[in-house]
Amino acid sequence: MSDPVVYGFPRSTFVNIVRLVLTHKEVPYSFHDLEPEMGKPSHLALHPFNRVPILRHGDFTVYETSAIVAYLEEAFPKLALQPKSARDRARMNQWISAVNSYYYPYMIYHVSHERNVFPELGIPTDEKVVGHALPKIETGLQVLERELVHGKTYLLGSELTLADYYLLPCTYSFSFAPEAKAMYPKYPAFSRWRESMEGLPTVKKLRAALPPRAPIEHAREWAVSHRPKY
Ligand SMILES: N[C@@H](CCC(=O)N[C@@H](CS)C(=O)NCC(=O)O)C(=O)O
Repeated sequence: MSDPVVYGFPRSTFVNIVRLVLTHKEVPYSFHDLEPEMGKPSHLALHPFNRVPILRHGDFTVYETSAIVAYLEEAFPKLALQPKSARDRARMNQWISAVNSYYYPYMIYHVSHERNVFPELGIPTDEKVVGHALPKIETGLQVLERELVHGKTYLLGSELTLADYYLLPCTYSFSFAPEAKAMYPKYPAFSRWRESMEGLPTVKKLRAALPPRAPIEHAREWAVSHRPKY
């Protein structure tokens, strides 16, 4: 079968979760940059909810990051990222769901968009959106700190799982906001986790493959179509 194809835009946190998993598993894949097609019929034919990533593998196409990584885990079982015990898998899925519900929305959708993505396009920051998110991000960092403080290398202990690769891209993109620079040093166990994650060969390899950070042109549309309001 042909190599998988990942569709997305290079700075997307969810796209980079999928790319980290493929890189970790040493699966050759190609990347299709959808930036010029976002929201157009060719993109909507792949993802009817107008989001990324999408994975194509042979004649099979699937969207939603959790479905994609679950598929990759079964299709490419080597260098597994799922723990063997049911309880550890439940814990891993708890983290994945927490990233979707509590970390991504506030770190990225609220703060990174307002502090980085919109200003890079000349769109002024909505301070109310940032102000609403900051206490929620603080809670997220406190939860992580409590989880990691007892010397755990990864979220589940000594084993690297999908949970770690799920969380990393949010914490990376949020790190470009000035608020992250003030918040992160208050959480030493979390900062150690970030440092070990950023030092993994998989992470270095993906970062080296990414183009320099450039403005996300199609995000002009987000400011009109789905910007939080408070
Ligand atoms: N539930 C989706 C969320 C995907 C998502 O929100 N992706 C963002 C990029 S990180 C996106 O497509 N943004 C484009 C937009 O908001 O128009 C998943 O798990 O894949």
